[in-house]
Amino acid sequence: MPRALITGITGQDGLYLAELLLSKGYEVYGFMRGQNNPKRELVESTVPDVKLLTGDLTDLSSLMRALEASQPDEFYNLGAISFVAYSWENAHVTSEVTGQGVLNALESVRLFAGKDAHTIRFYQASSSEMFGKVQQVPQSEETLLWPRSPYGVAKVFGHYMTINYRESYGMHASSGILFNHESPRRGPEFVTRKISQAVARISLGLQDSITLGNLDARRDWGFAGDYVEAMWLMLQQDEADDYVISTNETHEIREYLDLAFAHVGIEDWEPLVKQDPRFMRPAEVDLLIGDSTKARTTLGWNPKVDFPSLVTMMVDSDLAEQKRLVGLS
Ligand code: NDP
Ligand code: GDR
Repeated sequence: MPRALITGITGQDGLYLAELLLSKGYEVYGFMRGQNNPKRELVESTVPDVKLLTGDLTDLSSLMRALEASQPDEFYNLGAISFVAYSWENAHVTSEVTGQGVLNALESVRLFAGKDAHTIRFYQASSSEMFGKVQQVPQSEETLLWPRSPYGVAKVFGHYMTINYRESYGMHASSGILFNHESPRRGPEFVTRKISQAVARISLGLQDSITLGNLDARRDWGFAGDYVEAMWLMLQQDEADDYVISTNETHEIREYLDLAFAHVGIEDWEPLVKQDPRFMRPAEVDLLIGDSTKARTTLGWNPKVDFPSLVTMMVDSDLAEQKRLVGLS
């Protein structure tokens, strides 16, 4: 039975990846912060077969202990401070977790396994946010990186550190440059979930309006369930490499609003959406659109859920949750 260790197990991708690996017969270990993590219950109820280990990406010794306990064949490093807006307010801790945390994860594998470090296949969760002020449209593995946030800068550090460990120590370390991917498990601070939750509440008369920031930004949005499959495929290759994972389509936030409101029968949503500079960013990433040709041809990966289906999936899930919360179902 293959064994996998996942950091970021309490997050959106951690849960989907754990489900995928369990369905493939893996023994799965989840690395989680703190004895009292409020998300422990969620993980235990969603993926009860995952064995939980506690630690922190900023603590090398806790990663070493997790490796000792799990003896993994595959190590997926998904843990990060992942909210871009927060990274300006807390740049230092973001660089420690999202940046140096990757170094700790790589170093823990090298120290733990020594000359056999290549036998633990390593996945790093890199991000389209590294393209920032885009230098090329669409963005591929060859596109120059120009991060526009402390989060993006930290991800660039982790990305190159992963490549460096591959080249210096022969580690099987791959980096997935994933574009935005969403789901009903997306944190409510991210724009897609913030909208799906608000649309559900507005349609049920529980909320009057929603306040957003920049509506002109464009993103290449996919479904998280599809994207974790690409992570797994990367670690099944003989050679480690870097891959862009994206739908190759870009949509404005306004299009997401159009589809989400239309799904609950509201066509004229403009009066329901307010804008507040509080949700604007000091620097914006305006146009993300990925070119995932390499992943499609080499890995045989293809996204299955398209943009309209993603939006309706999220709104339907929030409608069900809100109805449950107010006792309507
Ligand atoms: P989430 O924000 O949902 O999850 C982040 C996870 O990291 C949580 O489990 C969190 O744990 C954990 N974490 C935070 N700080 C630490 C720490 N100091 N030590 C250990 N774990 C920590 O992110 P996603 O699931 O959406 O994303 C997974 C990864 O992929 C992240 O690295 C993200 O940056 C990256 N990524 C995501 C994309 C997306 O669109 N979703 C696109 C590209 C990259 P806790 O619950 O304790 O806070
Ligand atoms: P992003 O996702 O920054 O792309 O990072 P987010 O959903 O936070 O923002 C997307 C775009 O929407 C605009 N926006 C708002 N965003 C939020 N959160 N709240 C608002 O009210 C709002 N109004 C407009 C933003 O300005 C931005 O342009 C996500 C994270 O998962 C990262 O970890 C990951 O690396 C990248 O995706 C790829």
